[in-house]
Amino acid sequence: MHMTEQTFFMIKPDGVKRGLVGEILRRIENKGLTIAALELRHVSEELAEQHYAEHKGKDFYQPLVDFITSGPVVTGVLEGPSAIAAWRQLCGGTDPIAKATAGSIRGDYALITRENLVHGSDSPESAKREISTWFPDFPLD
Ligand code: RTP
Ligand code: MG
Repeated sequence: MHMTEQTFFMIKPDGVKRGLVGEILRRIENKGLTIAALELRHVSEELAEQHYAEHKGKDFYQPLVDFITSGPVVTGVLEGPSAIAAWRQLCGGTDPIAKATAGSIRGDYALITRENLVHGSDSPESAKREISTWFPDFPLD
């Protein structure tokens, strides 16, 4: 039922610029998820396009790529029971006002959909793909 999973997470440039890295990592640790990899980095255009390939062609695609390359991000791998859903629950819905509930990271700290602070893999397939994209040497389960 609650299988141990691995998921990829990102604190987007707005989270780093606003000094919310500590707060977000604290929420991850308080929930009980294990931080299994962690790295601050600048994202190239190529890596951003690879990460967001599923959104290519949508109207928000280019602004999203520009946003994600606008400053350093914090990336990592989380492990724990139902880690994929657990981290998405901590994030809250994509639209911080219409979807994210109070108590979630987006619900508590974000106002607009593009600058919604965090990313999490949305399925086991996405998690595998994203972990191998960002952490090619990471041992997948
Ligand atoms: P993410 O991939 O970043 O974890 O977010 P998500 O699954 O909740 O949302 P997704 O549909 O995958 O969208 C990816 C990111 O694109 C930006 N976005 N902007 N209409 C818009 O302006 C719009 N829609 C999406 C957000 O930054 C969203 O997190
Ligand atoms: Mg997504």
